[in-house]
Amino acid sequence: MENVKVYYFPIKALAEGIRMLLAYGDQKFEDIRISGEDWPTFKPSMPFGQMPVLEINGKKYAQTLAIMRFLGRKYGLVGDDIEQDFEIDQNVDFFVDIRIKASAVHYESDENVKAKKHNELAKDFYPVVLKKLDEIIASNNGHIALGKLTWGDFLIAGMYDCFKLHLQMPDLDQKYPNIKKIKDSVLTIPTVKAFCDAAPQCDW
Ligand SMILES: N[C@@H](CCC(=O)N[C@@H](CS)C(=O)NCC(=O)O)C(=O)O
Repeated sequence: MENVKVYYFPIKALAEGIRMLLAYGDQKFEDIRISGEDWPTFKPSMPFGQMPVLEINGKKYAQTLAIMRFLGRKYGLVGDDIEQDFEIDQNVDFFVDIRIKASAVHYESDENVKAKKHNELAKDFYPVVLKKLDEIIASNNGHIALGKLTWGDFLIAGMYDCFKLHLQMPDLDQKYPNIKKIKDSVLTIPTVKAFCDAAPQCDW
């Protein structure tokens, strides 16, 4: 692909998996990191007024999962048939369900509501779903699906630090070590590691 750009904020979060997939594919791209201050100027030019956005030869593509599936197909990080692709989608959607609940709490502006919602999730929801997610990864040889590296692993690897922050779970690594294994294994891929080492450092 020629003239490839990724637009996102100066954080990892939703865009890091896309950036890492492009690095995996040895694809040169312009890593455009837009500050919150500059965002209102860019917002109207994005397909849905949000980021991340992938641009290829002037055409803009939006929605994290759609972009990652597209790059996954391009680089052979998909299933062998539609049933296998379903398994990737299903397990990725399970991860996304957890991440969306945690993110909603993180961005809650009322501190009392935030604490109440977090306590509810921490009591009844997180222990069940994180155990399940950890088991899924353990039974897939350290991957989110199919027992092998797929685009879904890049989503989790890229989001891991943000996920941990939004879960308010500093001991996530110790409690659910298989989830972290995905991040560790994606980061050992030489072109991905080279990209991450050279990229602007951000906590999440
Ligand atoms: N479903 C979209 C969600 C994208 C999204 O929520 N982007 C946020 C940043 S993480 C954003 O652009 N916020 C700025 C805004 O909405 O103005 C995706 O997965 O790409």
